[in-house]
Amino acid sequence: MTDTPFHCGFVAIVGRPNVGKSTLMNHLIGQKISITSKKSQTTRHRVTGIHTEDAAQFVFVDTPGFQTYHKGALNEALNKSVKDSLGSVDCVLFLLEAMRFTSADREVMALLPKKTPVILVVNKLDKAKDKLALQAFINEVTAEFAFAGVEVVSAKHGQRLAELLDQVRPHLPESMPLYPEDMVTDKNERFLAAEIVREKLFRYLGEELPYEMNVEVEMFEMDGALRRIHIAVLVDKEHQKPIVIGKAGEKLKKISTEARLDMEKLFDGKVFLQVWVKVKSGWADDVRFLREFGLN
Ligand code: GDP
Ligand code: MG
Ligand code: K
Repeated sequence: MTDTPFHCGFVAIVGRPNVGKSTLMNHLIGQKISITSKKSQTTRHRVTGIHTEDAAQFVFVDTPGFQTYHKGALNEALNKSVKDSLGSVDCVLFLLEAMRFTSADREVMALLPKKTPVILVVNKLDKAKDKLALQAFINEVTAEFAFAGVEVVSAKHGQRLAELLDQVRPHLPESMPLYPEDMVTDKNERFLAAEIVREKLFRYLGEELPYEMNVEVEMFEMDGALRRIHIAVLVDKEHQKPIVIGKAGEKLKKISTEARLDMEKLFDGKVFLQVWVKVKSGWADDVRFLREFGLN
């Protein structure tokens, strides 16, 4: 009978856009929960990922301030929100891309807490071929901050993530698990369904993405093992609808098909998904929709 004490704590993953924060968390929790894309604004909400082992539970948080973070745009309020959230976790992972230490990275670095242990995570190891140069790079970065540890990983390829967890584990306080062990997120399926559609919109609309756009889950029902999900994409102006819908509905079809496949994987069950576009204040569109489906 061994009585290994259980450890549980909060881990923040920080870094400038595109260093691989979402990718890292997805891999650490072993499921696609947080949303990745080449656009940095994708992760709009604070997403929590949970990784539970025999004797430890890691609760990952995506620091709120970074979701609206743009290079050079850190203001007082944002700084405070970042500092507050970083001050309340047990361990911070500061992500960098191997061989890239930009002014945006330095801005984030300036917000790192002094009292909380910070581990330098050099990501995209697969892109760094020259090991000596990599060591020199690490030396350069570690000269600027007192890190509690350093780890080199590839979030995308899942390399050296066990080693990373080994470095984090000792910083988690002795505590009972805060979440059930089969839980990987504190977000419900409804929220995740909306996040997935949002991700596809970002991915497929790119620069065309309307500035004012919202995703609303209008229905989420279990029908036996089948999930019936209706999601409305709300745009501001009538002329923005065709942007989302595409020629002959092609874009919307692609978006909803991919979203459905992601949901089926994530929820581990069949999904019947309908996505449509509405103008926010447009009652006319609701009427048209009801007619299309023979409900009116
Ligand atoms: P975030 O903005 O920090 O959340 O970054 P993302 O997780 O969205 O990743 C940004 C981009 O970097 C995506 O295209 C990822 O596929 C890519 N990426 C993440 N980790 C790695 C890695 O280890 N190697 C390589 N080559 N690309 C990566
Ligand atoms: Mg992200
Ligand atoms: K991103």
